Amino acid sequence: MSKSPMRVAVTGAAGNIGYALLFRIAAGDLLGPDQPVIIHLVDLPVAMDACNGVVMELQDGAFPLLHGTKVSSDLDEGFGDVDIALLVGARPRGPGMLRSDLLRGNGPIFTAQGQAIDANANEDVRVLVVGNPCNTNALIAKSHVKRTNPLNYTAMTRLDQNRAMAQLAVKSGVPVAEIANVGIWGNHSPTMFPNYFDATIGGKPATEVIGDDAWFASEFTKTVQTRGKAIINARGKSSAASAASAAIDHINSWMTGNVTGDFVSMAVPSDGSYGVPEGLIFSFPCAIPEPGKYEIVKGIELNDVSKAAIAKTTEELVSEREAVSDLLG
Ligand code: NAX
Repeated sequence: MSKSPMRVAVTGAAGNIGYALLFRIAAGDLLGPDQPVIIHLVDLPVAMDACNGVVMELQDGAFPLLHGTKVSSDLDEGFGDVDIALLVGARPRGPGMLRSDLLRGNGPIFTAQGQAIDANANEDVRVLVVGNPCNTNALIAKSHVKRTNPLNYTAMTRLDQNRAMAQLAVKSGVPVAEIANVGIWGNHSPTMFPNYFDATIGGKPATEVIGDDAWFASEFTKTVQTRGKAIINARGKSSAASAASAAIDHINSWMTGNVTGDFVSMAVPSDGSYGVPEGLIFSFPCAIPEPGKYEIVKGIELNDVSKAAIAKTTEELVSEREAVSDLLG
């Protein structure tokens, strides 16, 4: 018997990432090749025509798994009965804008969206925040939750993990499938820590295979931390298809248990592991013990370099939380 459709909301559906994301969801990449979907395209009133145009294209894709679409700028309607909410829409960072301006500008969006999801989505809805600053935006949304599960409010660092895996593959001249155990720790910002000490290449420690400690400490770390900016400089636009692909990976791993590499990086509510303050939305290496569930991987040994890097990104997230304290429910 065929499965009943799952509802997936995408905010910022008329934007760049939205455009790269929607067709992959319709093709079955998000929830699997036998899972029908109904996609809710949510955006601002001004973007409704554009969303309707994308719906025409989705129809013209004749995707067998696409059982329907809904276009809305009303959050209650947009999040009605959804199983998955991908919160992509946010104000972009303009010239001269500080991270703190972005926090204050985008924070209220996630108050309203957290409340609307909590009131209208399915009780076990899974939420992924992509719109930046994504960790703290997810924290704001989660803080307004009364009915849905706060542990299901997550933010995206899978793009950072994918970027780190790609750098290791290029450096060592092997396909990316040989790379495992690259965990991103902390904030999706230049303070993130791509932990290469546990990474493996073809099952062997990456540090041994590459044999160049200085490269890891400087070039590798910096490339991963600042890749988003490098793409803007080269392309004149921010990452879109790779960001959409990482969002697909995040939800696909979580919901189907499909994990490449031994663990996956997800920014999730901290349970106090590794000394990270409880409740902060912090990227940890996670395992998927069964479809629909994630667990923070415990028992990873941290050396002094890792501990210092994790302390720095924790400090940034704590100060972001302080900056939006009035927006927290
Ligand atoms: P675009 O500017 O192309 O699109 C944004 C869309 O969001 C627009 O259609 C806009 O109308 C809509 N929007 C704005 N406010 C909204 C609201 N309150 N409710 C619903 N829709 C709203 O940006 P795009 O390139 O798609 O990037 C979207 C977000 O992803 C940005 O915040 C960006 O910083 C963030 N990113 C996050 C990444 C991550 O790894 N976490 C990486 C890629 C990307 O930079």
